[in-house]
Amino acid sequence: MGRSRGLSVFHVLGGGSLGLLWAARLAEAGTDVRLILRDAQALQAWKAAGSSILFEQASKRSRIALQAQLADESGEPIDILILATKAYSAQSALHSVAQRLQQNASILMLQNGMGSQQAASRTFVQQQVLYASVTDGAWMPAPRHVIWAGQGQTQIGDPSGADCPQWLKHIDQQTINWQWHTDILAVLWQKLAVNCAINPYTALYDCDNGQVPTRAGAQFPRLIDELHSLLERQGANVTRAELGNYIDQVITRTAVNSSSMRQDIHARRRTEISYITGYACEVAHQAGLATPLLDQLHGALKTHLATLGLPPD
Ligand code: KPL
Repeated sequence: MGRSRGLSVFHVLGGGSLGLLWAARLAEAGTDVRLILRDAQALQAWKAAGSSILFEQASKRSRIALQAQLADESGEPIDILILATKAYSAQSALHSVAQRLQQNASILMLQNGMGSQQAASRTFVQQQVLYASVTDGAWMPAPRHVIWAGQGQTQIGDPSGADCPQWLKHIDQQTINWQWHTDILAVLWQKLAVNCAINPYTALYDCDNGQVPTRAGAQFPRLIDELHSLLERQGANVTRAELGNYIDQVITRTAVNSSSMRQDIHARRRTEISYITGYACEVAHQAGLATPLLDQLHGALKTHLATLGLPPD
């Protein structure tokens, strides 16, 4: 990167709840942050509203000044990019800033599911592409207003096995609760299994996470068997019992929450199905692994989305 830490500027691409959550926490900790917005209209609205956001966490509310800009603004190279878009927008978002990305820049991918991260690694070979698994809960009741509803963890790693970059070591864990992981793919696979077990049922039955085991009924343990076989095939070192317990824990911890997929459906947004059950089914087929329940669930979900008039992928 060729800059001293003091001069590092963080660019956050994606003005949704996760992007604002990262930008707010970094800015509050005194880091130099720029938010990259999708179009001139969004930037104009940002400036008209005073170039700041309202950040709420527990009983604390603060107004945080944040400089925003457009992707195509020339002149400012990007050394550290936090990509906080939906999985299906990741590739086009990266292309929108490709000219500005320095060689050896770091790109931190915060996407749900899997597939978008690998696509970024294939395309941006000059940069260090880091993958992250995020468990924070955040939502936006209004534009430029983010609520940090559930404090989680961010596990970060480099799938190529490279070391943790210096800039990341300077982010205080009080600011962002992050941990470096040497096997980030195993972490992402485990998160994917959780998402495959929970999100489809919450979407199909329009229910909270806590109702999933009851709604899924007898097929639930068999689905977890299939997910475990898939994880084993991918080299993720987790036993069937550990995976089952982990899924149960997430269901208990998030019992009254709406999954991200259900929230997308309620907001009539495209879901990340292709990066969740779609990705899991595709990898299973490529590996010659039979996953009949997962295939059935993915098919039912596609039909359900089409019936609702939403994109089935
Ligand atoms: O990550 C999630 C999601 O909603 O996508 C879970 C773990 C299911 C929590 O809601």
